[in-house]
Amino acid sequence: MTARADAMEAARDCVRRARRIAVLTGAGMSAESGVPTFRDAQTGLWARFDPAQLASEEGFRADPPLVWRWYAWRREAVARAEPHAGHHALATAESGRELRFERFTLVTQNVDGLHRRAGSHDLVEIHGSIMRTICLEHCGYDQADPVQVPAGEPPRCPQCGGWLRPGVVWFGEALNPSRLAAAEAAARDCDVMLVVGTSGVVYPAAALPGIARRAGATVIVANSAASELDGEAQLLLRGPAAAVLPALLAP
Ligand code: BV8
Ligand code: ZN
Repeated sequence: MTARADAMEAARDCVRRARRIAVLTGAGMSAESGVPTFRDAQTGLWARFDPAQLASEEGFRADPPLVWRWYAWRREAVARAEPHAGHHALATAESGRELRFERFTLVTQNVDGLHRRAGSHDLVEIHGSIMRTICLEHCGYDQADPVQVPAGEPPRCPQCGGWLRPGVVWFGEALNPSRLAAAEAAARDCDVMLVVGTSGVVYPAAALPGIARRAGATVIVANSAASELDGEAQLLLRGPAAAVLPALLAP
C-alpha cells in the first residue's frame, strides 16, 4: 500500500475510534466550490492590494468605497458557489446518519457560509459571515442578509448614520469572545482534531490544533500542500478537501 493510502487507512481508523471530533477549516475548504482562497483572492483587479490591509478597519476607513466593492465582489463569488462533497461529508458525519459521535463540532475561519448551507449545525464561524452587515460604529445595527446596495458606496447605518460594513472579523479586531471560547473548548475537549484547507497563518485560529494536541487529541491535517500546521499533525492527508473528506468520513 502507498504511504498516502496508509495515512488514509490510519486516519479512518482514528476517526472511527473517536467519540468527540473537532474540525477546523480554512479557505482551502471552499476552493473547489469556486471561492478564491484568501491568498489567491487577489486575482485580476485586486492583485495590487494586500488582503490583510483591505480586511481591516484602517483599510476600510481609508477608502470605504474600495473595501465595500471588494466585499461586494467576494459576496457575488460566494453567492454563485455551492457546497461540495467535502462540506456534505462533514455535515453527514455530524448528523449521525452514518458514523456516530458524541460531539462533532466544526470551527471555520471561512466567512462564506458554505458549511451552514451544507447542513452543519454544531458550527462556530469564528471570523463571522460575509453575508452579515453591521454598523462600523457598533451602534447595534446587525443584518443577517447582505444589504442590497448599488455597487460602490457603502450604505449608511439607518440607526446612527455611520458607515455599514460586512459582519466579518477584520485583522486587528478581537474575535467574538463567546465564539472563540466555544472553539477553544471544542479543541480542548476532542479526541481528534481534523484540520482542513488552512495555511495556519492567522491567529488565534491557528492556535487551536496546538490546544487540541496538548490536551491529548490526535491531530489530522488534510491539505493539498504543506502548511504551517503540518508540525502539529500526527497524520497528514495530502489532497483536495472535496476528495479527502468523503474518503475519510465514508462509513
Ligand atoms: C486578533 C475575515 C487581537 C475577514 C479573516 C497572535 C495572536 C493573536 C493575533 C495575532 C497573532 N499574531 C498575529 C496576529 C494578528 C492577526 C494575524 O493572525 N495576522 C497574521 C496575518 C499573521 N490576527 C488578527 O488580527 C485577529 N485578531 O487577534 O485580535 C485583539 C485582541 C483584543 C483586542 C483587539 C485585538 C483576527 C484575524 C481574523 C482576520 N479575518 N477573515 C475577511 O475574510 O475579509 S482571516 C482570513 O484569512 C480568513 O478568514 C482565514 O482565517 C485567513 C486565511 O487563512 P486560510 O483560511 O488558511 O486561507 P489561505 O488562503 O491562507 O490558505 C489556504 C490553504 O488551503 C492553503 O494551505 C492551501 O494549501 C490549502 N488549499 C487550497 N486548496 C485546497 C486546499 N486544501 C485542501 N483542498 C483544496 N482544494
Ligand atoms: Zn449605526
